[in-house]
Amino acid sequence: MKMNIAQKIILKHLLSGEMKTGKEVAISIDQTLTQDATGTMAFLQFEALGIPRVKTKLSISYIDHNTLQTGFENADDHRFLQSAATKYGAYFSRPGNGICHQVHLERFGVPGATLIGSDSHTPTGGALGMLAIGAGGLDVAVAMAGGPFYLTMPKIVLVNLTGKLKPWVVAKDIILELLRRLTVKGGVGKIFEFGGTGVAGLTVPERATITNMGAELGATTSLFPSDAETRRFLKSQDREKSWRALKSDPGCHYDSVIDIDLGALEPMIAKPHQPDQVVTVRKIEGLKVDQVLVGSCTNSSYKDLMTLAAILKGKKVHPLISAGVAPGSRQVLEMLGRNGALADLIAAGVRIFESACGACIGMGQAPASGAVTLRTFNRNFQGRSGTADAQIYLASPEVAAAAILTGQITDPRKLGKAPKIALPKKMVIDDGMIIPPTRSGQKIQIVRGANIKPLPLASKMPTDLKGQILLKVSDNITTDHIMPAGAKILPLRSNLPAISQYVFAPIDPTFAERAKNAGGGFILSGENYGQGSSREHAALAPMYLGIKAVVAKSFARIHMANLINFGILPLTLANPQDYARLKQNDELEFSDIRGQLQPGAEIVVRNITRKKNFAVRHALTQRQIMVVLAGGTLNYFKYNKK
Ligand code: MIC
Ligand code: SF4
Repeated sequence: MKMNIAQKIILKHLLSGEMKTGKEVAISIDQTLTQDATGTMAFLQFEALGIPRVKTKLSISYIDHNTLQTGFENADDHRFLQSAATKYGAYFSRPGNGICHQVHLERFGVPGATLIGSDSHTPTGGALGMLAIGAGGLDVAVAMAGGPFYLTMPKIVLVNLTGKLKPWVVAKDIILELLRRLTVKGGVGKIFEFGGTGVAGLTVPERATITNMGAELGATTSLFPSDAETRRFLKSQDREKSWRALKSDPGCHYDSVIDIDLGALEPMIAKPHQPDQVVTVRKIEGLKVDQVLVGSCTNSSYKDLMTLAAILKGKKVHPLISAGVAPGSRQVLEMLGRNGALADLIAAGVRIFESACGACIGMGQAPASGAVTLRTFNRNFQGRSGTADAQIYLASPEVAAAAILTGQITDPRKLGKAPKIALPKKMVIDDGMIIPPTRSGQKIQIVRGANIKPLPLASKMPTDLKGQILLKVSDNITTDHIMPAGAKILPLRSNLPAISQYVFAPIDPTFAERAKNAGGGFILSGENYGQGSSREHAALAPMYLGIKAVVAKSFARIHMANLINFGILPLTLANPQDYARLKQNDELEFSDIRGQLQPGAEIVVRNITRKKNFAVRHALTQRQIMVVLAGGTLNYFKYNKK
């Protein structure tokens, strides 16, 4: 059979199931990554599984999100994670070493391998031709324990790149164009495989900008072939041995094809408050900007920052702009330090932040009230910057540089000749901040500070479910709405009782209190519920508040998996028009839910308040039904062990 790249990798790792669109497959996982904000839970879950050492080829625990240490909490988490990595046989990337996706690309990614990570931007690794998928922490814990990763076989879409990018038009513009065309739910249930004559001209870090932001399309993952460019990149990282060629078979099948003529693109920008609100930079030129930040796992590579430094060299940041840079990795920062580009940025007046997620997840650098902030990041959800009424725009480092100089949104093509940045043949290699696993973890004591609270478990699904619609929300609700992050809330990730007080805080600050008083209930939502991050706290914390089901028009992939993992039923309205008929506070009853929950079966729900019945559906497999009935994956594991 002629195969595309995704099929080749899946087939090589297939443990069970059929590679047919919409069917559940189980694959073996070669590598896992966790980051600190999701990793504490993932390691607590790994502990609960009772496996003494990780069983993957490589598991690594990164510290990159919670590095703003305003209290003891984050440092407590770091200490816990370091001791857990040592005990269980994972690598540990210390704080300051960089953002998980950037460091993983540089130091660990392998073409043809499978990677799951407890972070939605794990598909960044697809730039190397690996099948890299974002997942909830519990799925990652199971993979660390040697268990399979289950996924619904996605459609595989070829993104056929032809032509050549014009000066000042870059990788970010390619992915913004895809977001403009497909929207934030256009990738749900799909893998985007990049091909065509335009691929060869893109370096691995440029490909990574694209695969990274495939997450914003809701895609399962995105990937590129592994070619001469991949080899060059791995060689520069002193890892040529990890290279192998990987391409699709000529004439293989794709479920659909999207054509992009690179030569026809121009600089693009996403307007507030969704990454798909994309227009040409030209269209909004002149808009006054208050803050410009270059960084995040999307655009903080050596080339990104060298480009910025080249444009700003010998110039000054506009007097009304606060400009900042957060390098993606210590490697990038060190190289800029050694070659003088860092000095150029400092001389220009750019503020230098550590190699970490930082402002991308609201850990510092919250803009002023109502400010316009232009970022090279991937998400511009309302409030994510830490300032509720700030307006976040997303664009390339080139567009960012232009705004830093002019104080307004400016088409970078007006800056004259575009800088040409060549990637060095050899990058600075120093893995000294990555602690390798020890031989045996037997004697290692896990350090549990006051911030590490015990892992909560859900209760079994009762026979009948009864309760109120506690909240009715619209389309594209993000996990940042459900379980916000930022400097105040992110440090509470290991403390469920504390963090659950903030569930839905940006939409309805009374929610947590109401849910607790009502003894739980239901959520009603429009399309694409739970888009965005992989944070399982957006399922865990509602579970803690007693939420037993979410009824939506449709769900985002990772969030749906997380709901199932924590025993919350993800249900879709059989008739989407019922959405308008159902109101917040309506009392619902799912009688004999345990009996009604059969693969493919519709479930009848009684709206007691309106004295009407309506139907809901679910996409759960028999395995997932058992998980939900048991009260989540950990319970399911426990019961099955006995
Ligand atoms: C994000 O970009 O939203 C995060 C923070 O990296 C999340 C993970 C988290 O919430 O810890 C993600 O993308 O999965
Ligand atoms: Fe970190 Fe932002 Fe990337 Fe999430 S999107 S991993 S917060 S840099």
